[in-house]
Amino acid sequence: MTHCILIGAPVDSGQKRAGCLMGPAAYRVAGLAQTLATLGHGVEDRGDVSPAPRDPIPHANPAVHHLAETIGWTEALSEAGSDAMANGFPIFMGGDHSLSLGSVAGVARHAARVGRPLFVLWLDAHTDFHTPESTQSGNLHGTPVAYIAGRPGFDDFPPFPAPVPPANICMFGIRSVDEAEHSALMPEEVEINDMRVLDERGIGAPLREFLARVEAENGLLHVSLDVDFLDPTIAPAVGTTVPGGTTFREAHLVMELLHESGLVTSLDLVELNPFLDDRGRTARLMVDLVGSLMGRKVFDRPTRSF
Ligand code: 6HN
Ligand code: MN
Ligand code: MN
Ligand code: MN
Repeated sequence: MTHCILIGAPVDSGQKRAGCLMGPAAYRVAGLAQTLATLGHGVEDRGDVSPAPRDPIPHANPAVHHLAETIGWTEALSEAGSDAMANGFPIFMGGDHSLSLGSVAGVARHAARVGRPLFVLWLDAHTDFHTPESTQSGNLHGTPVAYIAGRPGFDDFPPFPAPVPPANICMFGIRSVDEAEHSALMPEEVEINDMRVLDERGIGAPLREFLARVEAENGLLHVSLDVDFLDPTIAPAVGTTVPGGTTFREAHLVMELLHESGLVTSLDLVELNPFLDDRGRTARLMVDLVGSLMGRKVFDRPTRSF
């Protein structure tokens, strides 16, 4: 039994399409807390985080928007995340992906405190490896992995507490990478399982290899699940749909393997835009995936298979 701490993060400053701020409410309506309780877990809903208001901050890249607001979220969520890590298993209910600037910062503070390495599993169509300098859209939801990895260019933000070595960052589902992200990623050791890799190898084998590394190093594992990791035919409620995403079963298999590993210590649910949903089906799918991550299964297997 796990003590799950729900943290509402109604962030929508990281992109331009309104609606992500309704995400935490949609997860509550879709029964996230009940799903966890039914699986035997403790659930504590800490409500929605609200950042302190700030004066606007200009940026040399004129495309960048809502910088001050995003920094405010980063500070508030880092605090909330670090506190929650000391007490249980935080689930950040987003909110757009810029919330991970803060959630992972908080988790990293905790990892440094307990002296364990942090690993990050990024489930997304996108690599989110821009800096505020390199982004062309100006949407800061495209930047959290660069911040987490300690790339320069985040001077207006609080310094990332303990940057995650790129080799500890593993991505699945990738199928949309901007040129500037591509050239910045090329020399780095980030493990990128793009859709081509999944077509060739399946999703289970590369995930098992990554989990074996996390286990060997006694790491903490943060999972960041972007709705657009999923194919838009099964998960339409997202502003950044990209065709060719993961299937229903691929996504559940990831969650089931993660559960069996027993390694996951924190989770982001990001980019759900309930205004774009089809009768709540995307919200319900995301909740079902959390169910698989937290132990729902068809058969109890006597030994773990990862
Ligand atoms: N996400 N690379 C594009 C941009 O605007 O920087 C898309 C970013 C998507 C962000 O996946 O959370
Ligand atoms: Mn505190
Ligand atoms: Mn993302
Ligand atoms: Mn994405």
